Amino acid sequence: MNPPLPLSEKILSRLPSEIVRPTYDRSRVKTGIVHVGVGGFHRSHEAFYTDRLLQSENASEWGICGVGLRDADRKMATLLKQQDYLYTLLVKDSDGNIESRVIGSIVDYMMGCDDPAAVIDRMAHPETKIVSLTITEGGYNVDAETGEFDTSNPDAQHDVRNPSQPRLVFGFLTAALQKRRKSGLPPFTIQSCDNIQHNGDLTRKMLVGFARLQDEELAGWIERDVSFPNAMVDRITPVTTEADIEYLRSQYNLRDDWPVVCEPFCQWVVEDCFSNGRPNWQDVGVQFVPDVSPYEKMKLRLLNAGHSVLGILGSVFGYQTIDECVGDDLFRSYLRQFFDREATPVLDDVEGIDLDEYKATLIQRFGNPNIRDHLARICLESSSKLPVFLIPTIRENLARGGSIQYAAFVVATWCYYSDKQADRHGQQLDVKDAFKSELHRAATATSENRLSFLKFKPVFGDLAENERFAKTYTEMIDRVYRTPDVTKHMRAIMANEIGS
Ligand code: CS2
Repeated sequence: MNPPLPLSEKILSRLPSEIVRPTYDRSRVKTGIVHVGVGGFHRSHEAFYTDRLLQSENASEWGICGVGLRDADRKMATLLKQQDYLYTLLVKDSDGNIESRVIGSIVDYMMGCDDPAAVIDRMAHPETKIVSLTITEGGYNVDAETGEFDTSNPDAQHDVRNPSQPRLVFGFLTAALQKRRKSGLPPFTIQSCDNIQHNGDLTRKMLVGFARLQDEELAGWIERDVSFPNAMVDRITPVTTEADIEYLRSQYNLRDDWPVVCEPFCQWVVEDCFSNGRPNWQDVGVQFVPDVSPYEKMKLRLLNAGHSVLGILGSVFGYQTIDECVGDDLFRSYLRQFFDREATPVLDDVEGIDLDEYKATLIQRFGNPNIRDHLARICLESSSKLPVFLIPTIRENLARGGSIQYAAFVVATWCYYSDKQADRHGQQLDVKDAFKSELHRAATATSENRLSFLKFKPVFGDLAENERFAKTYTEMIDRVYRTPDVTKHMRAIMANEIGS
């Protein structure tokens, strides 16, 4: 067999016919969008929608220039460049069918840490109309106690002192907006694609908070004139494995060093307030609505929270993937009960969506055996996920006298997980979290004070002061420390034997 063909522009026409590929002229595509944080999710979602648009109509002003800000992004920069910024999206159905699709919407990539001026210039270029972001829940630099921009972050302080050499995304955005303003250009729209409720509003608040440290007037202009559409984003995108790379090699004799895997389901609901134009994404399935809040809340509190529930309980039990968890009747019922008893009662009505159907679909999506979404990915950075996905549901249920035990047990199990960093058999877990050592310290102190973990304010705020929650949580802690076989306690919770 011939050596595999490395993916590049010039081999597109030689690809096997089963592979969908760009048929538009990529050399004519300009970069109307600069995207910060090109990981799997951006490549399976915004870049996918944009590729479909470029494919279906003349939209050549809407290509994407990827930007990496950290040294860790170098691998992406190098590989994409080698492949003329092309990559394969493997859309895996639960019946085993795999659609392979080469995506061409990313047409350039820049490293902010190597050449900040070039990235600022690109953002400030008249062709740039949108700067979009996937910088993770933790990337917004929120001070957990005040909810304001965290000025104690050394990188933020560095950026205030060195406006032309920024490190944080906020420094880049401010410098580029300043440049546009000086040259009389309209600002770009800033489009957050992270899993945070009111992600646009939060981005505005943090950016204005940062800009104010540099220039009050500029901050006022940003607050007034820049638009930050809120959005709900959704597509399950597990980590790419060697087997995915091998699949393309053996199936198609194609060498793609970093393909992306995802499920068939894809959703993007966006508020239609773009100050400087936008692609006709509605032509390829994006939904534009006046108020995205009910959609975001539904998705964060069901899908993302559901992931965290299974991720934490499943990890301690010794499962590896989400589909393994929902394949277990007990875990699946626990999840459904959590959805029905705790998450749903605090949701708003969502126009055009039947919540029962939505939940059933979620469980099916989680069960897709070809996605093999690892619990390690789900549990990554739980300290910035739970305050968005799970804790608000607990708080709202406390306020209305609703059920809390399903979620309380997850928090207690997370304490055990952070303490032992191992599953119930003592098998080491790969914990990755910005607060890993703080969480570990707080969790190990449980033996002296059963509320010590819950008193970790950056995650839980004042939750430990709520008597009802503290009581239920303590009961759960006693149980999980007595025996980390979580299934015993899950059964007891479902039988209403514990928690109140
Ligand atoms: C997951 C999300 O990170 C997580 O914990 O819940 O990455 C999830 O897979 C996506 O939001 C799906 O749209």
